[in-house]
Amino acid sequence: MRVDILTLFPGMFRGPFEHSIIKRARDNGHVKLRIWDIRHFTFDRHRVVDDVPYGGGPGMVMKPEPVFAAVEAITKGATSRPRMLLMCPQGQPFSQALAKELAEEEWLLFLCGHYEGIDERVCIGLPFERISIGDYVLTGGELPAMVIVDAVARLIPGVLGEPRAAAQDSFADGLLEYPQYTRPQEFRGMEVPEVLLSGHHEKIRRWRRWQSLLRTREHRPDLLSQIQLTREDEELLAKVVEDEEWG
Ligand code: 9D3
Repeated sequence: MRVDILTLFPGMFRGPFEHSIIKRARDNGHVKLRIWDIRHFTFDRHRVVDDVPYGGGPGMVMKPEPVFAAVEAITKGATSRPRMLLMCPQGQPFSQALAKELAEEEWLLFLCGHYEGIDERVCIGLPFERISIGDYVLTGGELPAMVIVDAVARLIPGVLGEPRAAAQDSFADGLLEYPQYTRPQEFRGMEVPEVLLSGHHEKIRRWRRWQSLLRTREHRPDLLSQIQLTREDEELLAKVVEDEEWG
């Protein structure tokens, strides 16, 4: 997948995309990432990228010309068109479903706003979809673009070593994940649950499903009401939390 990111702060992307899974995905060619500095697409003496809002009001607005020039330069001569995403607090909320959809694309182009906003003619004249990552106020669209690239890249076949890893994600079956334990068996007085040491695969599966259901009911009841519970799920949820019986 090709990914182009337009930003006024290219330096912000250096750290996050040079580690771990995204770094490996770039190294082995699964993700071809290019970060573009919008300021390079200004042609005036002072390289101006923003200006005061028409009608007055606080803050600065990103000018349209550099954004158009950048998009035109990046897409010039290409036989296909990128899916164009504008990071915007007023956008469609990002979700795992949208991540899956974007992972199917050949080419994504992100525009990160900064300041109070972007001149509306960018959205009128270019086919951007506005995407938000949630209802909280950030200082710009750079972190949202990184979040989306991370969520999408790991869904590209071959990016995660283990193909089952993405399929078994939280949200993949609509429930939160069960708790994980590794050695030591006892740490500062805290024991690994007995059932996980038992080697009874069916009991372990039921215990994990039970834990997923309890966690989801506790922290994300909205998710629980969206999925079809099986009879086993109903039975597990009916168990009392103190229930230690696993036979
Ligand atoms: C003046 C009103 N503000 C809108 C709530 C202005 C404003 C605040 C923050 C304009 C831009 C920003 C910067 N945020 C983003 O660019 C952004 C964002 C976010 O703040 N939260 C969640 N998702 C996103 S995607 C882009």
